Amino acid sequence: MALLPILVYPDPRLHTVARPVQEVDARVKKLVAQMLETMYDANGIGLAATQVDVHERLVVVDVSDERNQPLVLINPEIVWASAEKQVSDEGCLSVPGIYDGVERAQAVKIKALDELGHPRTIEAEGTLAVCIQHEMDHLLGKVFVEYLSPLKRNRIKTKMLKARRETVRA
Ligand code: GNR
Ligand code: NI
Repeated sequence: MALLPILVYPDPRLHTVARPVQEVDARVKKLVAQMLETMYDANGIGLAATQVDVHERLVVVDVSDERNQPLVLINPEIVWASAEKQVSDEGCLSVPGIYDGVERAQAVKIKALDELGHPRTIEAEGTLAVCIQHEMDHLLGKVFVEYLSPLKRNRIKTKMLKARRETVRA
């Protein structure tokens, strides 16, 4: 199985709005396996298909310490979000090295299909809730830095472009 390249901010493809998965077939199952492998290899707690340049509503998540509790969410929809909010430091595999506070619902209830195409309802709070909301934003073409001030976002953009130039040159 192969690792998939992860798009890096400010790549415009990160702002693509994903379409629903039509059918959980062999192609989708293979993509799920590759996304899980890519997420674990990068030490991420989540990965959205958008980040690997596939613009379909599919995310993988694992917030367990042992890295052995993969969660696959296909066509996820938030059916309830708590009024209570939490601010936590977020990072993103598409914005390497940047961490900053983002306010999200403290708890959410999600409907999605699992890796077998079976409907599931997931209740999440804490880190899992933060991660799922972060991943679902990716599917809408939104990166967490868009919640930060324009000043911070522009500094991040400049830093990422500079890092990219230096990588290309090396
Ligand atoms: O690995 C990740 N860590 C993380 C930490 C706090 C809030 C959200 C995340 S998700 C991120 C992986 C990623 O970029 N998913 O899209
Ligand atoms: Ni991310």
